[in-house]
Parts: sequence; C-alpha cells; structure tokens
Amino acid sequence: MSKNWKLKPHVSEEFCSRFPEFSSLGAQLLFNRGLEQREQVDAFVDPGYDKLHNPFLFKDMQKTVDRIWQAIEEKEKICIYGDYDADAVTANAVLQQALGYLGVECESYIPDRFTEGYGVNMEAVKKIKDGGCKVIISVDCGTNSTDVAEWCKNNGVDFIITDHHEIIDAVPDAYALINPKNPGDAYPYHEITGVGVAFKLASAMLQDARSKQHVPNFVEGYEKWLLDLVAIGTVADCHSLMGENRIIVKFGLKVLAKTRWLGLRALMESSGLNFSQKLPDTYTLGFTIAPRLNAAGRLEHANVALHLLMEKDFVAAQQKSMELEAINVRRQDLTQRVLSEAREQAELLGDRKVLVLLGKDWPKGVVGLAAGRVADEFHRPAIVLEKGETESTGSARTVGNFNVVEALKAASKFLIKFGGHAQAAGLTLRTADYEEFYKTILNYAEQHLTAEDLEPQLVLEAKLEPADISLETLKLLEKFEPFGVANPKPKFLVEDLKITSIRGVGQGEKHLQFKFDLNIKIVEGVMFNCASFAKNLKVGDTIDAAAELIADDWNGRNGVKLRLIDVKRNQST
Ligand SMILES: [Mn+2]
Repeated sequence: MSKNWKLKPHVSEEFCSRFPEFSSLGAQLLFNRGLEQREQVDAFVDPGYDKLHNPFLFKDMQKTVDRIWQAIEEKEKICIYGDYDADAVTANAVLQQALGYLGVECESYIPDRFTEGYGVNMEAVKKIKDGGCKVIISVDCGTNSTDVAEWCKNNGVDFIITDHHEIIDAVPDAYALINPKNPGDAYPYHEITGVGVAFKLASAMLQDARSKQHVPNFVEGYEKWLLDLVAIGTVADCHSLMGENRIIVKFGLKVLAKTRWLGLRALMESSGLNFSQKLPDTYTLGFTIAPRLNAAGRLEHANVALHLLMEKDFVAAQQKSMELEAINVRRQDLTQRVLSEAREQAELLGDRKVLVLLGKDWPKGVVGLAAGRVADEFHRPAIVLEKGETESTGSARTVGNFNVVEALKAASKFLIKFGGHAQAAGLTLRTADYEEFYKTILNYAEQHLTAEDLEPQLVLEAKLEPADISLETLKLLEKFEPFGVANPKPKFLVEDLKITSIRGVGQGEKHLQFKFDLNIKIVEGVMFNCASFAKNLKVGDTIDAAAELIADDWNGRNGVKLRLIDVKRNQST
C-alpha cells in the first residue's frame, strides 16, 4: 500500500528574499524547520562549539562542583548511579572519565532490569551507603526519586541528581538537582539528554579545575574528547537535534572518527564500522552503536556495556566487545521471534484500532522494540507485553498524535504501574484483567484516535525539479546535517519519472535499480526492499516518487541519484 504523501506548504517569496544566500529550495527547508529569524538560521548553519551554554547556568551546578571537590580532597567515595539504556550508560562513562581525569576513581551502579527495574531504588542506595559512599550522583534518572532523596538526607548521604526527566510530583529534597526542568532553573535548553546533563557537570568540573589550577598538566579542551559518547547517548535517546544538541552531535561525530575510548574503538571494529572511507553519521550512532550498547541491558546487564566503555586495555576491550556483539545478535534473533509471533496475533485481531498483544516468553527487554515495529507495520498504536502468571510487563508505542500515556491513564485501574511520554510508554498489567483492559483502551481509542492518526503518512519537504537533482542540491543538504529528530533527512516529491530501465538486484531481487528519462536528463534511482506494486513496474511506465537525493560515488563517479521510498503510478498517464 502506498502511503499518503503530505507536501509541505510552499514557502513565500518574501521569506526567500530574507535569506538570499539560500536557493528557494534551501529557504523551503529552513522554513519547514521553523527557522525564520536571522539569528536562528545563522546558529543552525554554523553550530559553533563556543555557542554551547555555560554549565553554571544550572541552579545547583556551583554547589555540586564544590561538593565534588570536597569529596576529592577528603577522599570520600563517590558512586555514579545510572539506568540501563544507552543515554544512561554513556552518561555514566562520561562522568566517570571526567572525574577520573581530575584524579578520583568513582564507583558505578546500574540496576538490573529484570530484578530491580528502572530508576533509583532504595535497596540499592542502602547497599551503596553500606559500601562506604557518602556522595551518590545519579545520571539520567533520580528526578522523581523523592523517597530516596529524603532517605539520603536523613542518613548522611549527599544525593546529587543529574537528569532531564520531567518532575511528576514534588521536587525531590536532594543535595542538588541538576535538571533544566528544576523549577526556577536558568538553564535555557530543555531538550538536553541525560548524557548531555552529565557532560555539563563534567565540563563545569573541568572549567573549575582549570581556574583553580587543581590539575597538573591540565589539557585545554579535554572535555571535547568526551563528545563522541555524548553524541551517541543523545541520538539514542531520540531527542531533538536542533539547538544545543545539534552542536553536541555535530562535534561528537567528528570526535568519534578519532575516538580515544578504546572500548568504543573495539565496538566499532567488531560491528564492522570503518571511518577511513566515510565519516560516521547519525545513522551510524542510532542504528549500529546505540543498539549494541542497549542490548546489554535488554538481555543481561548494562554493566557489560559500561565496562566495555571504561576499559583501558585494548585487548580486553576487544574481548568485551565480542561479548557485546554476541548479546546483540541474540537480541536481534529474539526481536525477530517476538515480532513474528506478535504479527500472527495482530492478524487475528482484525481491524481493532489498537493492538494489545500478549505472549509468554517475550522477554521484557525486547517487547518495546517489537511494539515499535508492530505500530509501524500495522499503522496502529500497539501495546506488546510479556505475559506473566499474575503480572504482565511491556511497552506501548503510538501512531499519529494519539497520546498513549493518556490512553493508559484511562485504563489505569487495571495497571500496577505505568509511565512515559505521549509517543512511548511502559506498563505493568494484572494479567487477569487483560480483556477488561483491552476493552477500556479500545473505548478510549474510539473517542480519541482519529482517521488521520491511522493514515500512514509521508511528509515531503518540497517538489524537486529535474534541475534540482544535482550536486549543488547535495551540497545544500550537507549544510543541514546532522539529521535526526526535528531535523529529518529531507524527502522530496519527484514527478513524471519515465522509466527507461528497470532491474532487480540483491537477494530475491528485492531491490530495484532504475533509469528515468526526465526530458532534460537521465537520472538513476534505487529502491530498497520494494513492495509488490513496485515490482510490477515496467519500462515505459511513468511514476511519481517520494525520494531522497543521495550521492552516487560508485566506481569513482561523482554524481547524484534518487533513493525512492514510495512510488505511485503517475495520474496523467
Ligand atoms: Mn534519557
């Protein structure tokens, strides 16, 4: 089935005239990203490192920095406590590395997904205190651990929270709360991730160390070597890549190509990445590196990933990365198995507007991945749960503007716990209430899920004229990199493509290679994993396409071609 194509409204002449250094196509892309003021456009085009915000804008930053110095001087033990996803694991590593540079070895603690669940738990904090730690620094979590904050306060532990999550109830009474969502905080950027906040603390410590001349042989700009991991965590956490995150990711990608993290180097080697030919991009971070870091916490324990990142011996790092690679292969197999069983169940449910799927032996670590895929494939909100005797745990993913947390709230009397964002949430359900829960969710969807939400949509940024299919446009697109959330790789509408050659390639000929006659020139195109409709196309047909413009450097060529994402038979033929 072809998707519904939505072409962005055409930019005005007046808007184009304000940015004369851009072609009208370039102006259209700026406009589509909401970049309308001169300063916004300049900051976007030139995301300079010196434009990162001052870490001391966080309300509790100075207090935290002073406390850490005190711990260093008095040789108090510090423990960094973080969750098990890639954002948290990179945050943990970044902070450990920076404090290590300042001469203090920190301990780290990551809860077990299967026995402890996410967030800061009291049992763990008690254990950490019994182990002699007086300072606990949380990364990517802790904002809503009000009970832990109170316990720490009463038991002689200074609990420093670094986090980016919303405050749900009360502000925790912690020693410090470094979170842009802290009421009254002056930090201006709210899209920062967990690893971003950890990096801010690291930068603040390093700045302070320099001004106090605390560290002999202090290397100016040392913190830049941390940026590759910060970029990985930021992309993994699916936050906007506009604003400060754009600067972080842009520089992080440069640093990654010559990374100093031996563990990361080993991981790239074992996953077949090689940057001598082509520099890493956000796709590499999001689809190769982050899934591997996440795999450890999904199937076993996130310490496997953290210990790899912190490894100082390359041979040991290679061993650890092979171990992680093997876990990731298992994670892929498990996801495929759960996905195929989930698909079968979904088919049986017919045209129910929301899919709630339940399976024994669907590991909790991968049900979220399966829910995302099911929602995508069936164009419907999906909830996928691991079925347990009494409790079933899983994840929800949405489509369109349907808010899954609100949907879960409407059915909360059947839930033991739930939480998350509009697009994605986690939940634990009383297994016996599955039927009632499903009915309630369907009722809610009946009222709140619109026909538009259920329509598979493809947003196209502009119509690409034959003359725009050029190296010049490719250069324009490079200025918009790195792509990601809030700054997607542009997809275009290309009309009247007359097929002069078509050929199946790859296993089972699942990819198609085209040549098109565009009157003024011949253009090549490629379509990966074609649907059956595309396979019926033949020479002489004229099609319209939703496509990206990509480089064609095969055999030393220096050209461009179209990567077709969706095609439709041209209406006028
Ligand atoms: Mn996070």
